[in-house]
Amino acid sequence: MNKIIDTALVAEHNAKQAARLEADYEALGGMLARRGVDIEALTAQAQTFAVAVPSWGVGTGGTRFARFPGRGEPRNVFEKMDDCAVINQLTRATPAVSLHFPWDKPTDVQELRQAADALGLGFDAVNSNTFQDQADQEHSYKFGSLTSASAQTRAQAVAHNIECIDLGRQLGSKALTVWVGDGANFPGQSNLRGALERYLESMRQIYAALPEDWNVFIEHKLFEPAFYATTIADWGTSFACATALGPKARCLVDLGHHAPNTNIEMIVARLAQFGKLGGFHFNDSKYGDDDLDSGSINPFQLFLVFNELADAALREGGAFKPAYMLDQSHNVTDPIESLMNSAVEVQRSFVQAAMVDRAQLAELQAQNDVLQAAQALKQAFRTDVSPILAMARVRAGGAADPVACYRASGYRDRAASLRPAKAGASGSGIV
Ligand SMILES: [Mn+2]
Repeated sequence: MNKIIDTALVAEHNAKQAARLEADYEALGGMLARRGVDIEALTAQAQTFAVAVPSWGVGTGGTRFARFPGRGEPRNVFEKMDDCAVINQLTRATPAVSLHFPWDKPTDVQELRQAADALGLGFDAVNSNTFQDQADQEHSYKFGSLTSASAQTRAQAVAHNIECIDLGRQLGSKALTVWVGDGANFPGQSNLRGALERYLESMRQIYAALPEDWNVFIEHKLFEPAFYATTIADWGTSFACATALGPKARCLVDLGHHAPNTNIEMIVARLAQFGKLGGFHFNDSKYGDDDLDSGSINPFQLFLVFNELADAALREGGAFKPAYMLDQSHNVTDPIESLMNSAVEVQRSFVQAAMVDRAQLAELQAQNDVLQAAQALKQAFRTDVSPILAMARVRAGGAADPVACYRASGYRDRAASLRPAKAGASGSGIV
């Protein structure tokens, strides 16, 4: 793997942190041992964790009002891959990138694949984009794409998705994620049932183009840009469509795409139970689709999601492998720092959930010992597993403190001088 950050600098950083990390790790190990938990097993488990980085996440996102470009933003997919490689080098938790087309469409697909190989990166699900018009497209998506009243517009949107599958296949990806902003802003604007019928008709054509070993993930979102009735607004519609399409179609849960206070962990449990949990877009939210850093607002919810995933993994065994991806937008932080923090926060929930004694929890549930059952979860959630995460990184060649190491490397300053701003060059999106 091509190390973008000087490995000597990472080693020096880790050496400075070594004594403190060892002491914290030993103290935590002792505490966990008294609970009957083996810290080494947890550290080994932490090292198995992987979450994909969204290519669009390394650019600075915007709001509906403005976008404030960041210093040294990547201007093309190759520069995005470099930033993603930094995130993986320091966290050792993000070995794959999720691309977005046409933003990331390369002129030479093999060149992109070789660049990824050289950086030690793979490709997770590819994402299609029919929520905005491209300069060269014939039919506008202003009034919808896969659900458009126009057969020609639908055909254009289907063809784009099939092109995404083809690009993804050449890059070694195994899934297509489809999110459409289609819907209505006014009652009467479209026939609610008719729109979903057209969606399914379009999706059947996309599904038919999937290679044998591929999946298609249906990403639902409650609202925005359609503010009255979004066609794929909830997990129920997503589940119904995935079921109608067939076994390769699964549901994708974006944590910000639900009504406030929705019990997302229960949705995860339901989708897992019926074999339709395809994957996640991890982020956090206070009000709506805020695309904030994972764990920044409601870390307990993230833990409870992973508690359900741990339960599902126990029930389903090795076959249970939902795709984990980050999906966030950065307006006021360095995107690389935010993505590193988010990867670590998702990994934190994964490790905390692994700490729960499931046999004991089942026993408490059987006895209706409500208080202790709740405490069993809270105890795991309250445990600061930071030394486990840091040790897992250091042992894998990452950084004890990824943000501190990144700042010491001067990577952003170098990027700022190597990447002078180019108007409209960075594809950043909020999905
Ligand atoms: Mn998303």
